[in-house]
Amino acid sequence: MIKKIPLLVTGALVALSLNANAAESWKAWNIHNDGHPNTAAMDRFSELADEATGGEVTVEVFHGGVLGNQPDALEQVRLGAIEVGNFNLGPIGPIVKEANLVSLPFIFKSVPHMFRVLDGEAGETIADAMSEAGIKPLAWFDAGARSFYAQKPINAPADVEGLKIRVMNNDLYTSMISAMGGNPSPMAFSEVQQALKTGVVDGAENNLPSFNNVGHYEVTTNYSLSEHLIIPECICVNTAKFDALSAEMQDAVRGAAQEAAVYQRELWEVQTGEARTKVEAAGIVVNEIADKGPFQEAMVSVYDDYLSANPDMTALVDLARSTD
Ligand code: BDP
Repeated sequence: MIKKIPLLVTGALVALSLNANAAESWKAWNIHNDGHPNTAAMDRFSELADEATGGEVTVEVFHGGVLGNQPDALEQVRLGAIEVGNFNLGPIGPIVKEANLVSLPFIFKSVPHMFRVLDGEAGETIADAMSEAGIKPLAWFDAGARSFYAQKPINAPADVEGLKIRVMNNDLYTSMISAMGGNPSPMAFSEVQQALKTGVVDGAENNLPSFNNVGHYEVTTNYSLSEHLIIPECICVNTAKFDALSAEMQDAVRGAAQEAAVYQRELWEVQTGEARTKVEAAGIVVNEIADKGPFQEAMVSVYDDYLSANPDMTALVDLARSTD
């Protein structure tokens, strides 16, 4: 016999389930560990989102890449299995062509120049394309500039010749290494330390805070300031989940991401200096490169090949180059 559920109880159940729908609990992906600026910034984003939405959107951040490597996590965000994360635009390039602008070596003159480009029309084009692909950027993080490290100085492209260099997942980076006569080795971030240690790769490239935070400095000797890539990062959210929020909640979450990004950029500046001091104290030789011209010249074929295969990217490249 089917028991009749009293009206009052049914009403309470409906109210409960409505509340459950209203509160969004998001999982956030972060590849970094404690002590990295982005970890602190993602924790701040979580606090700010909670505050700004009055608990309607809560964000639980999973640090240290425990939710998967970056290319997998990006797919998870697109599918909505992970709602949000701190992503580097490098591995987004293979998914969203427009994002590849930032993966062209030496496209930006400096970090401030990169932000001016992102804050302009080029940035809008990239953000729109990312949103369409399901990975909506809410705010941009600073990730400084990436430089090479190995057991010897890399002060000119000829120094890369014959070396196996780990790169992130993006064909532009494999072309970049090949153009200097090196052997590119795309690999997950979590595997790089062991690969350097055992000689599976001879070198890698990253910014100083990441070089420091994951202990790559413990298994190498020279960090050479080639600063060949200035790749921004984002707090990116699954587009459909974000669009499903009310306009008020969207503003609150976006505001929280933007405030967290301001905090991240402050931390980034301080911790880049601290990372350099720390790795130098640990014995790393940091090589200044007075003339980056030879590196830039070595990249001409990378641009030529890329733009002849992707002529539709020429306008974005021109836009970046014509931005002061
Ligand atoms: C770090 C980025 C991270 C990348 C990593 C890498 O913050 O997103 O996964 O480099 O080299 O600087 O894979």
